[in-house]
Amino acid sequence: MELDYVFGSKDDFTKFIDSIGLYDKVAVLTHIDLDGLASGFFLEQILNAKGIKVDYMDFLDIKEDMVHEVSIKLREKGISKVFFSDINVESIDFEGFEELREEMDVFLIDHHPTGEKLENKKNIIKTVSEDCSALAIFSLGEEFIDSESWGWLVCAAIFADYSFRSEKNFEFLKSFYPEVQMDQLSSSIPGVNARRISSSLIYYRNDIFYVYNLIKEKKLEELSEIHELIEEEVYKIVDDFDENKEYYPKNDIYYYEIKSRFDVLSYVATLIAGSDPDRNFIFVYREKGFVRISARSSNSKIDMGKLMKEGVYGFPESNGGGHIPSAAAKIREEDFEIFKKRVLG
Ligand SMILES: [Mn+2]
Repeated sequence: MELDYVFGSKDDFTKFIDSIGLYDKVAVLTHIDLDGLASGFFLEQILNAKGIKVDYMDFLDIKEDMVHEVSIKLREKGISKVFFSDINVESIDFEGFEELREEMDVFLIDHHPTGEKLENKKNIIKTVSEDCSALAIFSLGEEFIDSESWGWLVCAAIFADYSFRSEKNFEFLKSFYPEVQMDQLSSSIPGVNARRISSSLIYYRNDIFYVYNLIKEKKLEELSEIHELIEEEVYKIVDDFDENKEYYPKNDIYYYEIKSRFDVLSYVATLIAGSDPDRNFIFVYREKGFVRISARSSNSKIDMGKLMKEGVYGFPESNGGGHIPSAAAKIREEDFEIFKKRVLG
């Protein structure tokens, strides 16, 4: 599988792994979504195949001081080699990232837009947005990962991260599921697997390792009850969306606020936008004094990453950005009205 690199190469990855010695302690830190979990799993597989044990693993949520926060744990555990996957940590917490790189050997594999401040590109692989991190790591480690056993997982990540929108990745998906058609993706096997895992990650957000271990043991059927519970909630929200969405003509965006006891924000956004790819959507969800936003433009009519970045510009404790068709933001509740004006008009 050929990857589209923005920078970095397979050679960099191989050299980094070969530099890991007997006395090194290794950490894998990955995003808390399906692509992130699959990325972490494939990294673990590659390292294990090379006789290297993962001493510390964690799933990270986007937060402005995320690297700084996790650095404390890495120090405590005596970690010397760190992998980050599926998060643009260099953009979200540039200072924390650079500080950590001075202290430990850090390797980053990611497909989100690169942070503007980054100058030192050593030990970083960035692929284009369409090549999700699970696909990147699966390809980097193809000699070590049994594709017959784990093709289903990389395909689920491809679905969850919209990576099928590039022709070559859609063909890759079809090499595992020849019957799959673009307009029926969400009811296809990789679509159903992805939705099962994603809904479980909502329900078990405080016990991600439970989901991670079921993936490892290929016991997805144990997630089906939770999946049904979340889907039921989601369908209620989709019905309410149909009735209560608001249209903002300035940027041609449909806007809707999700109210639920579960954090189904990103799940609902992906589902609705996926079934109506010609439209643009902004979904919001209020939580603990903050408003979180998921933006979707499946056919890339609007650069949602840019729009989210502009929306949060200058606000304290905020973050915003992501891919063109799929992006996110977080802002304090008191700043939300201005955000809304900027983004929706
Ligand atoms: Mn991803």
